[in-house]
Amino acid sequence: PIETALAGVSLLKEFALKNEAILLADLATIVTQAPFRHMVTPSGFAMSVAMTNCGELGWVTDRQGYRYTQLDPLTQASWPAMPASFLTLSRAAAFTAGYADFTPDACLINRYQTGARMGLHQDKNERDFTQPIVSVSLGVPAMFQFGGFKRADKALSFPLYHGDVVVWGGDARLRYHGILPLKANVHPALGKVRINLTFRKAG
Ligand code: MD3
Ligand code: FE
Repeated sequence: PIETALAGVSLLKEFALKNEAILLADLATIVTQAPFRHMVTPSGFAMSVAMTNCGELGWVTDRQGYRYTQLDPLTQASWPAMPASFLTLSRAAAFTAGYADFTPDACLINRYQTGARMGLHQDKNERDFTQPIVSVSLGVPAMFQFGGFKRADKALSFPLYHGDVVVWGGDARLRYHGILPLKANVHPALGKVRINLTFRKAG
């Protein structure tokens, strides 16, 4: 039942819109320092989603595996610092969902172009699964898939729109999830892409 599947999920519609302008400006600065790139999975396939990070730690994948790093492997520089606008937004969302002291040390930034997708997976590279993940959707809408605790479990799908913030904690934290192939679309502020920010306490 849906009420069971959604335990631990707090959907905050349009929560990111109030400070949208500064958020998008800070995002633009980050990607000049740490550009989007298509990382390679351990099995050797380039991901259709392009990624970068900000914060003390950044999530990466290559032939060696999935992990968090302090340095951007593309430049060997530290990941760009997490801007105050990002930190404040993620902390406010977590607070609203009942997490009084969420302090993310990592923000993974995903860019979906038309057709890009993310297969069902669990987020398990973080140290403490009692810490929530906060996601911020920007740009064109996408269909999110939310499954169970095994990959083969039936998933439900729902759309995520520009400005939606979701806090994934408790029982939701280790559920399989993914994004269906992005449909061709245009958003007035971002053009043809969807950007997703995921805030994590990784270390
Ligand atoms: C549920 N990103 O970066 S955000 C990811 O839209 C990721 O780019 C998707 O899955 C995206 O790992 C989905 C929503 C999300 C993020 C993390 C979760 C949902 C989650 C972790 C646990 C459970
Ligand atoms: Fe994920």
